[in-house]
Amino acid sequence: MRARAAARAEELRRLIEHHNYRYYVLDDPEITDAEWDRLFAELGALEADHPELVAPDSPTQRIGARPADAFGQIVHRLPMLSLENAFSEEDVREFDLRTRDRLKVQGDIEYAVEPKLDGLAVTVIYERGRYARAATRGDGVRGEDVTANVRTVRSVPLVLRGDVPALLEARGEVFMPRAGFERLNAEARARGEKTFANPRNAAAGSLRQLDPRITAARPLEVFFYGLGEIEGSTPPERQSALLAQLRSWGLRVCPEASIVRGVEGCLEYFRRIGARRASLPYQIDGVVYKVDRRADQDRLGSAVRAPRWALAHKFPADEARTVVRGVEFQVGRTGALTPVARLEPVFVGGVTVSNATLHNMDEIERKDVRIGDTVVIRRAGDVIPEIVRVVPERRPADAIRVGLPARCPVCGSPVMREAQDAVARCSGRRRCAAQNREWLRHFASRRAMDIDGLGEQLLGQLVARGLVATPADLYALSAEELAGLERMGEKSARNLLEAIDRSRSTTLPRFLFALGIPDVGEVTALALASEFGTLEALAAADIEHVQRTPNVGPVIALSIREFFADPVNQQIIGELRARGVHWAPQESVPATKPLAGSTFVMTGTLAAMTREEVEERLRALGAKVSGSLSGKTGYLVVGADPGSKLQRAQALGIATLDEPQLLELLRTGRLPARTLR
Ligand code: 9MJ
Repeated sequence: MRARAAARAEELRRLIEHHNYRYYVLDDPEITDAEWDRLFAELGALEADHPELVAPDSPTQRIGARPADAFGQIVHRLPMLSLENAFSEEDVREFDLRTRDRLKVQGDIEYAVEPKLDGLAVTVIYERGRYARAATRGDGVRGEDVTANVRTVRSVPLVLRGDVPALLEARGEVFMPRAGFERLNAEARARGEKTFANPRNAAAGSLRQLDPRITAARPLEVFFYGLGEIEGSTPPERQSALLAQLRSWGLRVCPEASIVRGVEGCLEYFRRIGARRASLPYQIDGVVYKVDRRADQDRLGSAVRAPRWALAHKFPADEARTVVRGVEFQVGRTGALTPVARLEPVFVGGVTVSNATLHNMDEIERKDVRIGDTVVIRRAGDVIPEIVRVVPERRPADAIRVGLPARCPVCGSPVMREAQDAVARCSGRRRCAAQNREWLRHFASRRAMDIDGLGEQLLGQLVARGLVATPADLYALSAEELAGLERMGEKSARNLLEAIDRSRSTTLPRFLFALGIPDVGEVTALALASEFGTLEALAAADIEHVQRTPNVGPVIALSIREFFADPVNQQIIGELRARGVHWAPQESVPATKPLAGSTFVMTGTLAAMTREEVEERLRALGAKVSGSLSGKTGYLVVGADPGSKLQRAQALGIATLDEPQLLELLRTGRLPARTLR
C-alpha cells in the first residue's frame, strides 16, 4: 500500500512537472487547468495521508510554512552585473562601433536581442537539477536570499528536465504581467489600500515579503536570460543557444528573443518591439542587445558594473514632471465622482497629456496631491495617465488641498459618501445631466441596445442642444432635428435613424443591461431575465425574490428595487415601450443552456473536428459563434497555426481555449476555470 502510494506520488510529481513545462515554457498545454487541478489535488491528498512521502521539491511544497524575520544575504559566486544604457540611436551606433573595434571585425556582428523586462533581476541555483536557492541582484556582489519566495513562482521549475549540470545558476527577471498588476491594484484600491506605482515595484514588493504566502498569492512570472556559475556542463557557444538550452532544461525564456545582424538589425528590432510594446502582456522598458558569440563576449569582458558585450536600449521615458493646475470631478453613469487632475500640458510617451485620473478621494489623500504641486505623471500604453507621486520639495507655500465638493459640479445635487465607501456619488440620478449622458452612452453601446453610429461626440451634441435627455428621447428623434447637427449629412442622419429603429427590437437581457441599473452587468441581466421572464414581473417582484436569483446578492437586489421604485425610471421605461422598444418573451432556456450569452471566435486548425462541427456543437450549447474578434468575444478557440487573432485576443485580454479545453467544454458544457497556476 505504502509502496503503491510512493510510486503514485512520484508519478504525479513527474506529471505535474511535465504539464508545468508544457504550460509555462512551451506555452502549449496538453491538459486543461481543471485536469491539472485534479492531479495536484490527488498529490496533495496522497501526501496528507502519507506525510513521509512529502519531498521538498514536490509541487505541493511551493509555499514554505513560516514567514521569516528578515532576509539573509547571499554572496553571488559570479557578480550579477547590470547593463549599460543607451537612450538614442546614436548611442547604439557608438556601442556597435566600439564593439567591432575591440573585436577587430569589419563586417556585421550578430546580436542576440530580447525585450528588456521591467521586473526584478534574480539568480536561481539548481543543484543536480533541483531548486536550491534564489537571490536578488542586490548590489551585484551580495543579494537577498529570496529562496522561499521565488519557490512560490509557478513558472520557476522545482526540478529541471533532461541532462542537467551538477550546478546551474540561471539568471532572469521576475515580473508581474500587466493584467495581474491591474487586478492587484484594483483590489487594493477597493480595499482602500496603497496601490503599486508600476509592475516593477509590484514585483519587487511581492518578492520582498517576509511571508512567502503573500508572495504566492501575487501573479508573478519569470523569464530567464542568462547564466551565472555552471558546473558539469559547458556553457553554449552563443547567447541564442543558451536561451535554447535554458528552455530545454525547463526554464522559461521570453518568446520575443531573436537574433539580428549588425546595428541596423538591432535598430529595426527596437522599432518592431516598440510598436508592439503596448500589446505585450508584460511591461518592458527597452530592448537588450547582446553579442551572440560567447568567445566574443569573453574577449570583450566586463567593466565594473556591466558587461561590455551587452547594451540596454531604453524607450523614451513615459514619465514626466508637470504641475497640477486644478482638480475637477467627473460624474459617471451611476453618479460616481472621479477626481481628475488638470495638468500643465506635458509631452510624455509620444503624446501631450493634460489630464490624469486620481481615481477617488482616498487616492488623493494617500498621495497627498494638492493644487499647485509638481507631480510625476506616467502614461502606460494607452491607459489614462496617472499621477505617480508628488515632488514634495517643489510644493509651493500656497498649494491648495483638494476637498470633496458638497454638491455635484454638474447638477448641484448633494454628494453622498457612504462610510467605508471609497466612492462619492452625486445623488441627482435622472436630474443630473452628466449621469444622463453617461447613461445614454451605455444604453446605446454595443453590448446594450447596440445603436451603431451613436458615438460620444454625437451624443454630446444631442444632449447639449436639448434634443435628448433620456434613452426614450432617442426614439423620438426626427430627420429634421438630426440635420441641424454638425458634421451630419443626410445620409448619416438616415443611417442613424435606421440604427435607432433596428435597436427597437431587442432581447430582455440586453434591455435590462441597457437600463444601467447600478451593479447589474450582462451576466446579472441574463440571470434576472431568466428568473422573471418579463420586465413587469421583475419590476413588481419583492426584494427577497430578487435576491433568490443566481448571482444576485443583497446589494444588487436593493439597487434593482430602488431603480424600479423611482417614478422617473418607470416613466422612461413606459415611454420606451410606447415608442416601440420591444423584445420576445424571455424563455428560461438560456438558463439551462450552459453557454448562453457567450460568444466564441476560432483561429487555427483543430485536429479532432472541423470548424463547422465545432460551431454546431457550441451553438447547441447556447453559444454564439462569430468570425471576428470584438468587445463581445468571450473566448478565442486556438487551434494549430493560429492567425493574428491570437495576438489581438491577448492584447484585448480575451480568454483563450486550446483544443483539449474545447473538447472538455463540449463534453461537459462547463468552461474551464481560469485558475492561475
Ligand atoms: C532584462 N531585464 O530583461 C539582462 N534583461 O543581461 C535581459 N537583463 C541582463 N538581459 C545581463 N533581457 C545582465 C542583465
